[in-house]
Amino acid sequence: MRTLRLVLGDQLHPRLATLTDLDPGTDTVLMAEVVEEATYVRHHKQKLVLAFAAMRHFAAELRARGVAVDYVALEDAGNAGSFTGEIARAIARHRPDRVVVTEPGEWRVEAMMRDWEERFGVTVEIRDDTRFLCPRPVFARWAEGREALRMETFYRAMRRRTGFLMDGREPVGGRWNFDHDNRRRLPAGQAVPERLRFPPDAVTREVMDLVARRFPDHFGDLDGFAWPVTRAGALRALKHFLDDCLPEFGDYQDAMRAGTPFLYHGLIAPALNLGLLDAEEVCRAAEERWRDGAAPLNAVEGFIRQILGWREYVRGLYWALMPDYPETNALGATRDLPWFYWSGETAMACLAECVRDTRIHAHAHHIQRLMVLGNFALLAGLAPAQVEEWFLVVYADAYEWVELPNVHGMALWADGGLLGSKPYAASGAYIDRMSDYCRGCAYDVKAKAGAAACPFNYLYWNFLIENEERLRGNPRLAMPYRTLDRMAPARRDAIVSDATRFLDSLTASEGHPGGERA
Ligand code: DLZ
Ligand code: SF4
Repeated sequence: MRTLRLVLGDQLHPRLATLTDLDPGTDTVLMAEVVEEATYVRHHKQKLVLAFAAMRHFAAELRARGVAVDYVALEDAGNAGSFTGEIARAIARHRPDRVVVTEPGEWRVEAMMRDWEERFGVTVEIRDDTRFLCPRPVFARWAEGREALRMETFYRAMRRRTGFLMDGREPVGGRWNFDHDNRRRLPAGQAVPERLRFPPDAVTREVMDLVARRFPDHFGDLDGFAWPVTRAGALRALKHFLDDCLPEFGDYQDAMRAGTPFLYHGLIAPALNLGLLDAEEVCRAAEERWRDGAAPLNAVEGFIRQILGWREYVRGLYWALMPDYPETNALGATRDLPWFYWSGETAMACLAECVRDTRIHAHAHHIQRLMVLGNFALLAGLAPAQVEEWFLVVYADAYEWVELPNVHGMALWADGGLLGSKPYAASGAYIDRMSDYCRGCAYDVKAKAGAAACPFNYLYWNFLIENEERLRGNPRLAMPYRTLDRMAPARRDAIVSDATRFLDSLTASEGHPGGERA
């Protein structure tokens, strides 16, 4: 049977379900660089380079294995500019008996695929994505009939299902979660490991020229591009993380330091989400380090929880809740995204630093994203759709399946508590405790009121005041509401007037090329 096998830009794994039964004698692999995928949101320039360069390297590897690859480059004559357009052209060229694909990472793309069979009159087989550890139907069964879909319950079920860090039915070390050991501040002067980066080769440099020429007004720096774009590179990145960073990863996973964006973090999410690595091998490799005595359990458990727990959980939720999920706005947040999310031009040092890291590397770590950039968006009541688009644009690892639940649910609580039992709101004290940002800031983190006070301080209380009706009944917020109740009316008034003055002074990002859906 002549089969056309479509491999998408984030499906670059040698054992992808699309390729398992490939017959080199009759089959063709189709890969296509299409402008629609580059611009449905205006991705960071490095994210575009990563996708196109990794696709080109993957195609070369398949060809070296004797596979016929029909590769459509962005500027090839006749490029139709969309997956559907390119499938139509490829069907006309190859006249296949069937088309085989693996389920995509985004609902938008699956909706396209579901249309192809009828539209083109050819069998279209959409296969399960076996790179994930929890198949979509397994998640659906787990979620069925449950009132709360909590990550911790899911994670324990996944530990039992896969056997990672298990001792029979019980977790190794007698506990499921070592999180409270994982919140240390990075001591001043502590040296952090030199990180392995991957300078572009000739193929990647050609893609960098293409992106600079075709997408000049997309957000982000291009010059420092240094992400691995092959499986071999990604495996080296993984080994470097395991050797040099994993032992300290747990202790300092929530810490932030100015000028040091990578710390002990994995930096493997871009490769993992493209398919250059898979979740199982990454978890297995980390577990081995613990079994060999090379890394402590708090670090290894924390790392495995991110992948086996959180990553699989958000993917499961995404597919269970789409397409309605992004429509909710539980806190009625409507403020426009401020301009500084693109420019970094703000006197708030923490935000300026996180935007800067994001612009230079298409990367920021989870606490920078959640507790600085996301926390500000929550407290300032920024419109969820605008914040979600920003996160999808700017991070090299961001695809909607992972970005949307993390931002809509976790950071903004726009789903009203499906993901998180309470909004992740924090004042400046949290940022001060976990970073050295406040030392270089124009604002005073200890001051509670007035023009010199850290805006997170009054925005935090203002958020609780503004959303009182919705949040007061939440048992996890009982303590801050008791504090609020004890506040003198004059103090409450000062909070609201500081917050109003500050929020009114923000410049909206309307009109910025990165700020609007293309
Ligand atoms: C992110 C991306 C980009 C920028 N370009 C392409 C492309 O030209 N061709 C392609 O096959 N995939 C690309 N991707 C990845 C897709 O956007 C991704 O497969 C879908 O969003 C589904 O997750
Ligand atoms: Fe951020 Fe406030 Fe600290 Fe400045 S003082 S860095 S705004 S937390």
